Amino acid sequence: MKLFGSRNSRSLRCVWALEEANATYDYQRIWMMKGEGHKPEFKAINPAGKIPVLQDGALTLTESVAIMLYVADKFPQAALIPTDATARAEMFRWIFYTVTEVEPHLWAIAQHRFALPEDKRVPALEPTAAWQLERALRAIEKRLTQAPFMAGDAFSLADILVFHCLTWTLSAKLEGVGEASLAYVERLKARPALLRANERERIEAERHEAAALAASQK
Ligand SMILES: N[C@@H](CCC(=O)N[C@@H](CS)C(=O)NCC(=O)O)C(=O)O
Repeated sequence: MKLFGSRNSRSLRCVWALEEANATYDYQRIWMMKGEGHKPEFKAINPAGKIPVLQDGALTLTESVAIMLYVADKFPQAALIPTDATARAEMFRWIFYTVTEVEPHLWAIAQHRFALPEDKRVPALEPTAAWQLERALRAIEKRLTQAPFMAGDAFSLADILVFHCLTWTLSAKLEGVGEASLAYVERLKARPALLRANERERIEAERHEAAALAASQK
């Protein structure tokens, strides 16, 4: 298995799932800021030029949530998807909620701050997106006052996604992360699989940058 990703991106979700599963995988860092997402070699893998991408045998899979679900299916012993029907329904509910009601506002803000070409950015959109984000995060805060994890009593894929969007909100200096959500972020930060995932992405980024520097000095 091989994951294409980059530090500080949605690929963390997939690396974290792989680490929860104790999977063995190769990792290729795609340096998005240097335009590597649009190089022909990478576009042959994902024509959209986006990360994350997972390759496993004949399968080339895009979409971070689809990759997380695939990893969870492939490594059932990691118990990333609850078997109990209620907990499983809650997990899917919060996955869909987060990708449809929370992430679009974060992505809109990121795109209009820096990700879009300058002539396509509309900074005036940010206050509306920030207001919508704050409203959407209230449901997550409420859930976390009722249960320790999004699916209920146990950690699941929904927590990887929700944690990622909460920390994205915090690092973008946006409002809306309530007290229960902050305590949850602190609790999940200590998970060994997340620590390993962050370390893997950090090491791969450093290795890649050192190799690029060495190649430019030849
Ligand atoms: N819905 C996709 C979004 C993928 C995505 O937009 N990835 C960003 C990095 S987090 C990217 O590759 N952006 C480059 C671009 O938009 O050109 C997913 O969840 O995997």
